[in-house]
Amino acid sequence: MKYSDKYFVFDKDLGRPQLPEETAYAKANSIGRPVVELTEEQRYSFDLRGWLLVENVLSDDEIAVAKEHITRLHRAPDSLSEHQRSSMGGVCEDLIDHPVVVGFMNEFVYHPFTDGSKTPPLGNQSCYGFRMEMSFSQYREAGDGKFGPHNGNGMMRVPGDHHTYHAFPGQVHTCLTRALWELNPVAEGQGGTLFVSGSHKAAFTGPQSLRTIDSPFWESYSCPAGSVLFFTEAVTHSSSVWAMDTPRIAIFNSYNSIGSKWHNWDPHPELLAQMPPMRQTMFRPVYVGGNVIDEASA
Ligand SMILES: O=C(O)CCC(=O)C(=O)O
Ligand SMILES: [Fe+2]
Repeated sequence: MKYSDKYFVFDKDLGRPQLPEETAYAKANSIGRPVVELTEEQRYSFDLRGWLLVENVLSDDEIAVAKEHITRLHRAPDSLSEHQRSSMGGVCEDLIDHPVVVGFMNEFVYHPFTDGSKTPPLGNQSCYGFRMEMSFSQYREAGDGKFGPHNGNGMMRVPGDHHTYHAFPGQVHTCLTRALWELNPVAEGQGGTLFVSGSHKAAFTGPQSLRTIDSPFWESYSCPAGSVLFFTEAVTHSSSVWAMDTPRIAIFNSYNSIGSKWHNWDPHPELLAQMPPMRQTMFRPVYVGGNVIDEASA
């Protein structure tokens, strides 16, 4: 799908169409699990709405151990060694390049870029073509969290803003992008993230009424534990008050294109050093020209 020559954006020289080879897109993740590509429906839905929920991604066992890690992080951080004391530490490290996440980022965040001669595409079978920006977690109990709408109008923003969204026939690029893991069930209207669908492409400023939670433009979701929600930071979205009996235990992982950095954040060096080499490529220095680790040296 992705690799057809009917998809193009202009690449570096003289408006040359960008037509990367299939080999420019990782087909397995850093621990050898096959990448899960988006379906046509998922791809269409994300572009249309600016967010996409993929339900039931994690097994019960995976959910249980991830919840345990995040609960410890919030309740007993000192029981974790310093480099594991983060929402991408311990068992949660595997979530940062989960096959479903890689499939999504390959499609929407990775912009392969090549000059067609000297520099190869920014990704290959041992190097991701996107970066990881930051990770944080929430442990929210009933009453925690508040409405605070932000962002939107991503097509009207210029490069460097990061809250951008660009759509061309058959090709899309979102800059700062979230993968949100819900580790407990979420019932609609009970505190999941709120979205104004389509606002990442909005041409007008958001009406005043969007500043109230009663606006009919606000949408949300329900989902079982172990679901992942992708959203572009270009879409108008908001936290809301958590109202479930069980806490919201969630991981917010942020991604960006290889030459863009928004957050002043880096993983703990010891955590980085013990990652599989391909996973480490998500944390390479932030620049574009030739910033690829070739397969031979990986
Ligand atoms: O708390 C939430 O549900 C949303 C947080 C948020 O604004 C974000 O992840 O960018
Ligand atoms: Fe946000």
